[in-house]
Amino acid sequence: MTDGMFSEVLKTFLVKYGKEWDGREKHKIVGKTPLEEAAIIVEDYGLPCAKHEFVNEVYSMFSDHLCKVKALPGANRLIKHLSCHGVPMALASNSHRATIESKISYQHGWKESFSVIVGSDEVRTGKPSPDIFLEAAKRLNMEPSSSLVIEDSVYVIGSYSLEFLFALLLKDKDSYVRIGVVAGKAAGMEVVAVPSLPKQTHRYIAADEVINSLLDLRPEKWGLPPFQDWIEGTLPSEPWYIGGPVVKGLGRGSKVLGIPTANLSTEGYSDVLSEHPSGVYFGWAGLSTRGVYKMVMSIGWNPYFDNAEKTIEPWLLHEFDEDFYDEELHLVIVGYIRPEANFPSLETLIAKIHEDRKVAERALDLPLYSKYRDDPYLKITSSKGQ
Ligand code: ADP
Ligand code: RBF
Ligand code: MG
Repeated sequence: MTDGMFSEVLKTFLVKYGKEWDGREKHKIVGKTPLEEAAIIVEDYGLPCAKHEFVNEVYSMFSDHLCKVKALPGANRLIKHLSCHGVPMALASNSHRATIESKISYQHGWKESFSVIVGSDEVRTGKPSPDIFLEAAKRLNMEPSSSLVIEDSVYVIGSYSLEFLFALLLKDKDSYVRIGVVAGKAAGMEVVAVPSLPKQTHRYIAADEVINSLLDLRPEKWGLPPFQDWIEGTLPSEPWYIGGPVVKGLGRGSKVLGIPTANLSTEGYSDVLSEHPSGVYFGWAGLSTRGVYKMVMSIGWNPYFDNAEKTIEPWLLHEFDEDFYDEELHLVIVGYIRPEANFPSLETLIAKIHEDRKVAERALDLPLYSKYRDDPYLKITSSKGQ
């Protein structure tokens, strides 16, 4: 369950009983079914209500928040793809069936895509027990061993025909994902994990594969039809916009390496950035006093350098005679290339970035992408993005 949202609901609820939520149960309730969670909280706070009352009240409050939940980046694309190819899918989660159903009712086209839904109220024990996954496979007439779980908030079971299983929420926390990985493996299934927090790959050794985001799923690896929307090494997206004055970077000497990156501040862009996973992107860059240029960029923590902060680092594909710190830079980002990666040496990192440059340069000549060169956002001279 999304931590923040659960706490918010719980706080409101506890106030009714004159109690204050202090977050102390958080670690205890992770991965429990709603009833198990309720029992813990009712007991810890000495609430004068039965645990099923607690469940009903909290969950009806919780459902008021469900419409605010956004799908994970790439979830809609994946569901549409599998559903178009007639791959049967199901949802299952540690929450109650009714909660799952109301949750997906806010996501356009999802309800029709899933032939099976399994809630924790329909099995004996929730994750990390494998029951939910086994029940889902059974209802789809699937062998667990030929099933794939995508463990994020999105779980997939099945191989040629598969099903989706969702975690408590469409976006959720790492501990929850890990518990799902354990459950999926215990069910004898293949598991792809999508950690929701950065730098967590090492915590998913039980998974068969760890990917940075759903954009990086390669269905063909799992016997499923491949995506067909990649174009010359790029994945087109609706354009998105960020801008601001060029700031000082971490002084890693990128320029010396021949790859200067005109860093932008991440401040004020948390919404846009949460909709787009870290990774390598490309598009067009407008500099207020100079012009519009092709651009390839990384967004994230630069695994090779293991930055503490997320950075936005556009490399403008043009030779400039001088620096342009503090100048207003606007970006129209039109597509995705790859996740950020670690490299065995600086040389291999640099070689990969040059490869990215070539991919971006070529792609930006395609009409699909070149049309955004004229986007008015690139010519605006005022501060801050859209
Ligand atoms: P920093 O760590 O401060 O970002 P870099 O070594 O990445 O330093 O150099 C980035 C600076 O170089 C940019 O802020 C910009 O002023 C300048 N620069 C020159 N040419 C380019 C280019 N083609 N793309 C991006 N920045 C460039
Ligand atoms: N850093 C990484 O650690 N891993 C990457 O995969 C990576 N990819 C990049 C791709 C592009 C197109 C650009 C411009 C930068 C990338 N970087 C990556 C960031 C790079 O480490 C950073 O710009 C350094 O400051 C270069 O010295
Ligand atoms: Mg830089």
